[in-house]
Amino acid sequence: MLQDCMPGTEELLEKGIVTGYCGFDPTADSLHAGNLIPIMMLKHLQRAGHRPIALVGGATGMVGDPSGKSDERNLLDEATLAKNIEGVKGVLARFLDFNDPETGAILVNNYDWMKDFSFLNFIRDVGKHLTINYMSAKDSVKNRIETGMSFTEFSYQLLQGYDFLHLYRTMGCQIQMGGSDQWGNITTGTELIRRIGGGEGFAVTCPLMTKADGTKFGKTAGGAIWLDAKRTSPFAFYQFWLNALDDDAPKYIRTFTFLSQDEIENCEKEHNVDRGARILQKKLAEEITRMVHGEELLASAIKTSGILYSKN
Ligand code: 383
Repeated sequence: MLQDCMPGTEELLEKGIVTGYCGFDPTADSLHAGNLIPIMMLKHLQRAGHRPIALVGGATGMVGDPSGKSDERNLLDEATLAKNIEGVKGVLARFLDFNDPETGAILVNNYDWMKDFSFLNFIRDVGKHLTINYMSAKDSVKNRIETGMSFTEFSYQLLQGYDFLHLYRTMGCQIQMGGSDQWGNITTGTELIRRIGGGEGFAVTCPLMTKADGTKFGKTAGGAIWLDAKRTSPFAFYQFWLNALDDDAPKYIRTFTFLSQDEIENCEKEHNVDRGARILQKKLAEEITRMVHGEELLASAIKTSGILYSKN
């Protein structure tokens, strides 16, 4: 599941309990299948005895991350943002365990520390530490030199960078995780931690999920696959994974479940005896739907699928 990580990350994780975070912008009122990989990373971090922080970007969502985007985006209005923040928080809360005093997850919103930061103080206290040369070398900026980009989106990396510094200072957070599209923003944070905080932060990224047929992961003809049952029904969600290509299923089952290597390999052996039976896809769909929607909704998704698609 790892794409890149900074040297020293593994040693850090072996020394003791480490706090790590991943951020999600409230661009919609739910998260989608593409956000599931970093969610799995947060879960892995917690299962390994560390503390995960899930950040909802109430402030960054007001600006818009240019990473991986070829065009300037429209600003969301405040009512939409407020609704989206609640939706995203609700989805995130379902995935992590908040109870353990040492490794219990924490849910934060960067609007809480950005709302009182004045523009003048921000450009003096944060902006002064990085050059526009450094900021312009990021892919998210370089890719837009021809087409143009507003000062608003250009400053996005400073906001995300400052979040990392803030969490480092206030919660001892030393790792930021995200998809590989986030490498530039995350390293702006480690740079600020070094320059302003006089400390060390680490970046860990996971690959963006690909599909064997080259089409975009997490999308169907009907649109994105959402993690909220109000947007994508548990039945449609279950069917999405059941329809995974034979070439993709092994990768998905390793990324989106906590099954052991043995369990996966046994399942693959069975699957290869009669591929038509879709044993691997069934296992995959079952595990992910259980994790996202729970046992009861999984049972009804399986039942509905049986009624609709059985030969008799
Ligand atoms: C905001 C403030 C932070 C740290 C992160 C952020 C959000 C980040 C972003 N992430 C994407 C999003 O929200 O835009 N700038 O849609 C996606 N993530 C995760 C993962 C991913 C990324 O939520 O690669 C896919 O899901 O990092 O595109 O202090």
